[in-house]
Amino acid sequence: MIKTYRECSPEFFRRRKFLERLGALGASLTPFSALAAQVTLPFDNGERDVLAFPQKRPLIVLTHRPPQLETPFSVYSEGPITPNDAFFVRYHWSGIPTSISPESFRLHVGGAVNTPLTLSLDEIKHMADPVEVIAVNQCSGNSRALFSPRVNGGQSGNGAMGNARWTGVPLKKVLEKAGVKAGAAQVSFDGLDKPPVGNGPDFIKALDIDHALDGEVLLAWGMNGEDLPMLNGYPLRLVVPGYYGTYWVKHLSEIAVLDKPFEGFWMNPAYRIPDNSCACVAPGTTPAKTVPIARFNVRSFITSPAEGAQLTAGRETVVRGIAFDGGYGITEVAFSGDGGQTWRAAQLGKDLGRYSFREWSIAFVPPRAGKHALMVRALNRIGQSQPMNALWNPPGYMRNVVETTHVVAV
Ligand SMILES: Nc1nc2c(c(=O)[nH]1)N[C@H]1C(S)=C(S)[C@@H](COP(=O)(O)O)O[C@H]1N2
Ligand SMILES: [Mo]
Repeated sequence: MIKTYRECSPEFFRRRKFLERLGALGASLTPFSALAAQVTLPFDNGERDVLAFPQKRPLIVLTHRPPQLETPFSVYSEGPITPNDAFFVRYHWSGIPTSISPESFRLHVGGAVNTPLTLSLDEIKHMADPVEVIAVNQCSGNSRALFSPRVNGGQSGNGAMGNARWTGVPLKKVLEKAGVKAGAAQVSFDGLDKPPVGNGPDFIKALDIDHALDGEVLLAWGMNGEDLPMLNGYPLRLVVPGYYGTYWVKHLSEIAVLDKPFEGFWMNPAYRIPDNSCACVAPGTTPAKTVPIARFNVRSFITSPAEGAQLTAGRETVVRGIAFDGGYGITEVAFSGDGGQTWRAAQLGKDLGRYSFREWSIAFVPPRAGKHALMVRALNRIGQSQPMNALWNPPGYMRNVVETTHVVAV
């Protein structure tokens, strides 16, 4: 059976039909605004359409072509796993595949290997025992629109992240089957999507050979127990636990082992950060030296109550949220109900693995009527935490300032 993105597509783009569909979906859209098909994110030019693309519930539209969709923040309060139909979508070029036959799909493995391979999806699925990992996929530019001063690039709010259970085989097994030649430096990854015109740089990413062979990087076909949605990389994608989404190449079709570092556009100059421990420079300045972006820094969010929620003074509310890092593991989450003056340790939820969202919760009693600033700050196993004041870099990557949720008690 051919998986076709288009077969359920045209209707979604017709507004009248969309509004009909909204009848049924109205309840899930009510948090946004009176006009349910639009939302305003909390920054200048934050007006966005909210539309359902194939296999997706209504999501926040950054661009239509290619689809770049942000997860509505309320989804993160539904649980630690982001449902497939709510998972964000990011592409660089509009030439995306819309119909892929799982029978004729092939993955090519070549370059500095002893035996180049051409593998069917079925062969990949049976190459080794499938493994599963629950891991966060977060775009480097998640929260970019909140940078001050503003920077160029996709103006995302906080919805370019998601946590899923990925099923696949270790990349290591496939590389071992091909036989990596001595002296290999990196491995490059290319997907089926293409630039709209010939001279645009194809989206190709690379990992160091040791990373590619670490056994944790997966060739994944499963997401939360189902096939990958088309827009999240059907039928096969790279999963690079702990690393920014840019490395998680979708519709993966070409793997090449390289004897020297890959220097294509998407590794250099794109997706680079200042070469220092904060990945930051003074706002408005340019870093002297850059390196490829790598692991996530520490982040945490309050998912409930929502921004602007009304609480009752003197009555207990359970504040909940999520925290995650680049894979060292969250060890502590601190909560402040008074704008950062005093902090208490929150209770951590179930540990779903060191690459997953970690839920947390804490009881909070608004001491009096009026405004309250709720804040959260996480700490990981190697002592990394979050800055009280936002860090800045020219491409708008890795925002991880301590977040504040404003509520009113009556
Ligand atoms: N083939 C392909 N893979 C890609 C991209 C792309 O443009 N093309 N974008 C990357 C980026 S920058 C991110 S953040 C993630 C997003 O994954 P998602 O769309 O499944 O959420 O996909 C990555 N993989
Ligand atoms: Mo990204």
